[in-house]
This record gives sequence, C-alpha cells and structure tokens, in this order.
Amino acid sequence: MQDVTNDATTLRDRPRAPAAALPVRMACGIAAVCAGLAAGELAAALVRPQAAPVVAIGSAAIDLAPTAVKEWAVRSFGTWDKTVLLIGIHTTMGVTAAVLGPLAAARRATGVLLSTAFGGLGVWAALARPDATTWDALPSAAAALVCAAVLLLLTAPRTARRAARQAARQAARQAARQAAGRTARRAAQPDGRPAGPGPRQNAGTDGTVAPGDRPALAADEPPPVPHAHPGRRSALTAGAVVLLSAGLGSAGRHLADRRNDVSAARASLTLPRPARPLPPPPPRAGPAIPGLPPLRTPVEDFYRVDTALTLPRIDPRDWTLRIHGMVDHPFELSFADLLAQPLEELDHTLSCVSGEVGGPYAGTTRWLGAPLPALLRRAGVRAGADQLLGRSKDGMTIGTPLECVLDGRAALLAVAMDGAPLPVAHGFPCRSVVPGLYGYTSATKWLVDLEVTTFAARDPYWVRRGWDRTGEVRTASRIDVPAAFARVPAGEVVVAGTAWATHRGIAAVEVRVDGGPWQEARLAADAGPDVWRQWHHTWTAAAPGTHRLEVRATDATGAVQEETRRPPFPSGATGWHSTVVTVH
Ligand SMILES: Nc1nc2c(c(=O)[nH]1)N[C@H]1C(S)=C(S)[C@@H](COP(=O)(O)O)O[C@H]1N2
Ligand SMILES: [Mo]
Repeated sequence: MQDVTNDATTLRDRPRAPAAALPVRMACGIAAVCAGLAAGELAAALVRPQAAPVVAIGSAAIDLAPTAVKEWAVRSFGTWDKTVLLIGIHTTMGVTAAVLGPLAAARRATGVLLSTAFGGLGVWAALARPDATTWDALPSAAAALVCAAVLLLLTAPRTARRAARQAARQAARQAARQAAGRTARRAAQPDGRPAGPGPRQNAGTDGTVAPGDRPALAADEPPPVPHAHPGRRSALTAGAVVLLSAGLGSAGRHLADRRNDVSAARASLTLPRPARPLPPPPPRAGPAIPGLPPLRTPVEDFYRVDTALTLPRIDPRDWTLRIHGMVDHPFELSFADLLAQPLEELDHTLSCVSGEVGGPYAGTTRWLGAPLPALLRRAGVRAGADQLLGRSKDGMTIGTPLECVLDGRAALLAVAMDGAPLPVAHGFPCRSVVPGLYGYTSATKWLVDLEVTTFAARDPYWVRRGWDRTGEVRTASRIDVPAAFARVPAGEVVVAGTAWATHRGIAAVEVRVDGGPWQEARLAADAGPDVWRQWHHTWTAAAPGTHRLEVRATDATGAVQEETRRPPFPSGATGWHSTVVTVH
C-alpha cells in the first residue's frame, strides 16, 4: 500500500503518459475483475465451489433479500430465479469493473483500495455461510489480490516511464536537430537572426521538406505525443487478460465440478426393496384428458425450490446424519445404516408455500425412505421438545412441528423418488418428507443433521423471515384444462384439474361458470389423503363469448376452500382459482 501511494505521488512529478481513451481504461477494469474472478474460481475448486466469490455473494444476497423481494423473484422468474440473480450479479460486476478501470487509472491507490473492498465483500459473504470454514475466505482473497495486481499492471507507471523516456529522447533529438538547423540557417541568413516564432516551416536541415522527415519544432513547443495510439497496447493486454481469465475461470469450474461430481456414486447406488411396498401405481386415476398433468409427476418435471445457488454434492459414502438435541441417546447414521432400516414407500404430493393460487409448485411422486418416527423413538425424545430442526449440508434449516412427525403420518427420511435415488437437485442422498406440510417446514434436502429442540430455542430459516412456523398445506384446487384464455368450440367442454389438501384429503371439487351455481365435478380414483386428486367436469358451453370458470375444493374434514384471495406470505395463498376462456 505504502509503495503504491509513494509511487502515485512521485508519478505526478514525472511527465505523464498520455491517458488512454476511456473505453480502454474501462476495458482494463473489466480485465482486472475477470482475472480476479478467474483466480477466485480456481481457488474455489481447491476449497469448495460454494466459496467462489460470485456464488458466495449470490448466496448472501439470497439470505439478505427481504421476503417481499424473494416472493417477487419466485413469482416473476419461477425456477429461473437463480439464473436471473446470477445474471444480475455479473451485470453489476461488469458495470462496477468498467468504473473501476478509469478510477484506478486516475489514482492507482484507489484501484487497490476498491479491489480490496470487493474482495472483502466476497470474504465476508463466504464466511457468513452457515457452513463456512476459514478456508472459504481464500477464493475471494485471491480474487482481490489478482484483481489489484492486474489493475496495477495495466495502469503501470512502466508505460508512463517508457513514454516519459521516449519523450525525453525525442526532445533531445529535436534539440539537436534544431541546433543543427539554426547553424545551417544562420549560415544562410545574412543578418544572423535566429529562426523566430513566425509561421513555422517544416524545414529539414537544408530548409526543404523531405519525405519522411520529422517536423522540426520550435524550442518552446511541448514534446510530441510519442505513441500514435496511446492505450492500444493496454487494450490488447486487457483483451488478452479477459480471454485468459475466461479460460482459467472455466477450467476452475470444470475442476470443481469434476472434484464434486456425485453422478457416478448416485448411478452405482442399489436401493433395497421396501419392507412395506405399495401396490404398483395405476397409470392414471381417471380418464385420459389432454392437457391434464399426470397423476404422478415425471421427476424431470418436478418443481424445484431452494436457496442453493450451487447444489450441495454429497457422496453417500461420506454422508452421515446426526440425530441429537433433546434426546436421551443421540446417535449418528451412515448411509448404509439408513438403507438398512425397514424402508417404506409413500405416494405424496409435495407443494410449496410460495405457490400462487393455480400455480405450478406442486408435484406428486412415490418416495422411498426410512420411517422417521422409529429413528426418533430410538433416540428417545425428551419431554418439552416441540420442534424437529433439519439442517442441510449447506446450512439451511427447516423446522418441523414435532407432533406432526410423531402423530402417525408417514414421515420419512427419503432416499428415492419414482424408483430412483433422489436427483441431486431434489436432495441426494437424503431428504425429509412429512405429509401435510409445505416443503419449507418439512422437506429438508441434502439433510445431514436432525436436532430435537423447541421453537422457543431455535428459529429455522424461513420462520426467521416471518413465515408461519407450522406450514400446514392449505386446501388448493387448480383448473388445468382448458388452458387460460383458450378458445374452445361451443358444445361440451371438458374442464379438468387437480386439487390437494395434503394429509387431510379431498372430499369434493366444485366448478362454476360466470358466477353461476356450483356444480360438483367428478373426482378421479382416490390415491390416499397425501396425494392430490384429479377431477373433471363437462360443461355445456352454449353462448359464444368469454366465460369465467372457477373451482373450489372441500377437504375431507368438510372445510371448503377459502374464497378470500391472499398472497403466499406468510402461510400460503388462499382464494379460488379462476380462468377465462372464449367460446366460439
Ligand atoms: N436444503 C434445503 N431444503 C429445502 C429447501 C431449501 O431451500 N434448502 N427448500 C424447501 C422448500 S421451500 C420446498 S417447497 C421444497 C421443494 O423441494 P423440491 O425442490 O424437491 O421440489 O424443498 C424444501 N427443502
Ligand atoms: Mo417452498
């Protein structure tokens, strides 16, 4: 630091290099930041991918974002929310880098200071992760160091010194020429007057202009600019640095992916047969209706909602689950221990509290897993505990009301969905599933720790952000067919969809047209209270024009779905789904 300041001070007294054009200075900033990020990626490949500066800052942004912003992001971008966030971060960095370049060119100390500040932000973000280790500071520290170094290099006084030396050399040469010229002219001019400051002539020593001759200058003229294109060199260097950084950065990513790849481990996993298998699922629960989502959601279509900017990749051989807290016998399970439990199958509809009325964040699958109550009984839950706090590999916490886990419902530590090991995005190798609760209070993905505790002692992640601590699934129903704003021919129109009140079950679904009388829809076969219920209704559409279709469900306790429209925060959206169609 000290050196730089001195350097900057002494520089001011030296002849300055001609300033590079603004775009070149901006490019230097961008190159420096690119180099820094590449260094960060490489270091993160050695430490862990979550510690890479962009990922760390993005994850901190997710955690710090106010609930309203999170809601808006999920609502507007759905499952693309993370992509949008990453684009946002990269854009912000690009703009910042473009400003950094000119600032650093003007005052090199500023460049170093700002690089350090950005690196500091990254270090802070990386260390703020709930699962951080000290090593996580390394990638952002490396990024700051490299960024500052490249900035110094690209705005180096070397360029300025070289320019100054050239200018001096040139000035000397000119002085020599002028001296020679004067002698020559003095010889030619009878009065002996020195060449005055009159209209300048591009005179050679012989007073004529020869091609290739440099113009002679009067002694009081400033030395000429030595480079025809000041900054061209810097621009080329900056471009090279950007390309090199892109190469090294992606190499770092690639290395991190290779080091953390669990696809082979996942593929080689053999799942034990369930101790209590369910009958094979029927292909359909009702008539085949084009446009109606299948009763069981294909795994690749299953919605994904989580805060993980990079997916935790856990090798089952390294996985352990600690069960501890308010228990008499805390213990740890290996993955082999888990698979040795009598495994159960469960058909279940998982849904997200952030889902809007009529929205897509619900999916149905057949889970396979170890019953959670048996494991808790083995640990011996102490009196007074009311919360089971799940912690994922990335430090996310999800709190489940203990009574929901122990009241006899099929709460599982799931290892498979739809007959195959959990996909990484859905929690490989183990996640919890508790029917009747939204995912945010029940379905910890990448689960590594279960703590028996109280709500008074521990606020899980979403509860800390104001969401309801229980997260009981609200009764919901959705019109899938016809699609919104569909044009349908007059006559018999099939209206169909799905409804769920997970763990309570669906008793009835009603449909009405243009606010008319409610008409009971036909329910498809009942696959149990934990699974959504498909329904359909035949509407005789007589009048051409636009019509409004509405749906509401009644759960198996007899409660009718709430009419009042409310947003998802803080305990799930309410209101009836409606859709507008045009009859022609
Ligand atoms: N580790 C972890 N588990 C998590 C979450 C998360 O952010 N991190 N999100 C929860 C939420 S809000 C929901 S709705 C479900 C979604 O599960 P899915 O992505 O497998 O559909 O996961 C839950 N489990
Ligand atoms: Mo969710």
